[in-house]
Amino acid sequence: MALFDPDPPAPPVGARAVAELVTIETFLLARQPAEATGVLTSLLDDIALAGKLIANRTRRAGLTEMLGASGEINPQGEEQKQLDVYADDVMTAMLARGGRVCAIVSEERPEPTIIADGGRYVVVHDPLDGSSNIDSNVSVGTIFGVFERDGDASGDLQDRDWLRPGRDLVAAGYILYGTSTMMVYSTGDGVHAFTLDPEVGEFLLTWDDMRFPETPAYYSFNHASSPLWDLGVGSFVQWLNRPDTPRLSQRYIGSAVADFHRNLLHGGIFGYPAETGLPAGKLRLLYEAAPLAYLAEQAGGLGSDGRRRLLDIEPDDLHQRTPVFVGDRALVTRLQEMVEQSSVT
Ligand code: AHM
Ligand code: MG
Repeated sequence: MALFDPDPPAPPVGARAVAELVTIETFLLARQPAEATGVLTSLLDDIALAGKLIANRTRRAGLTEMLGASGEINPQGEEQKQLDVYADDVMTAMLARGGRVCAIVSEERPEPTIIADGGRYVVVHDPLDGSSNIDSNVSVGTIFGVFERDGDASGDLQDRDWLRPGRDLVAAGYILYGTSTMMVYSTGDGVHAFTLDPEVGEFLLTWDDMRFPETPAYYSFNHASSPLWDLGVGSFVQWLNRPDTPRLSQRYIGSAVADFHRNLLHGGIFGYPAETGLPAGKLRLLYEAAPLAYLAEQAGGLGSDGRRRLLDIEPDDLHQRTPVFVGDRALVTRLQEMVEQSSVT
């Protein structure tokens, strides 16, 4: 029989490390406000589970013949990949259960999916951002945002329930399928990141209260499109490359979610400007730009369309596009100033 020892020896290092592990579930519960019902916490848990399923399929895609096109075209006229369809199905199935969500807006669906007997929350998402990279084994991710219905939420759903500016988001985040799988989210009290331990099957806390570093390291623009940019954006990128400006390296993955993540960790700015022939750029406001801008602001950064704060733009359309500049606050502000100057000269 083991006797109670009031002064036990220190646990072995491994055991102490285990005692300090924090799962996403524990963290979500610990950080939810005292008056919270727990519904949003459960909803984020559902998204984490969807992320595990998508990560699992993404990792095995080359083995299970899940690479390549599905043969379908999405609402934006882009070719869907098989994994786009899988990720969208998983997110939809996961969000439709549990009575927490009343409507789901997806990049892959022309109209919102309405959930009968759903709850107060509306989820907007890009189930697999950067999916043109899938076949090359390059990082992709799921981006999501969560709105809460106004009022008693018992009436019929209307456009105003999802055509909302990003400043109304109550949570946003992404799951990045990279060299490891990470879930990064905010519910308005900072940005927190969790790494999926594939052996244990849990997202474990990696960083809480993330902030953009003081000194940025990277800028991420697709230089091949530079002849098509507005003057102000072109001037900004030229300014970044001047010998008298602090040196940034250029990195562009072509998965906005992965470019954003790297810049969040190391400091920097991601941009997808308007182009000749693409007057609103490529990225979608509701489920790509707004969630990333929300995270950026929570981490001390900023998101802009070049003139306005992204979180203040009121969408007119579910799949509306917008130019996006997001990341380090000083760099995004500088870009806005140069865009402004170019329009008055
Ligand atoms: P997707 O949502 O269809 O994957 O498209 C969005 C992606 C972004 O992740 C990325 O920043 C951009 O497309 C890359 O586009 P381009 O190849 O024109 O630079
Ligand atoms: Mg996308």
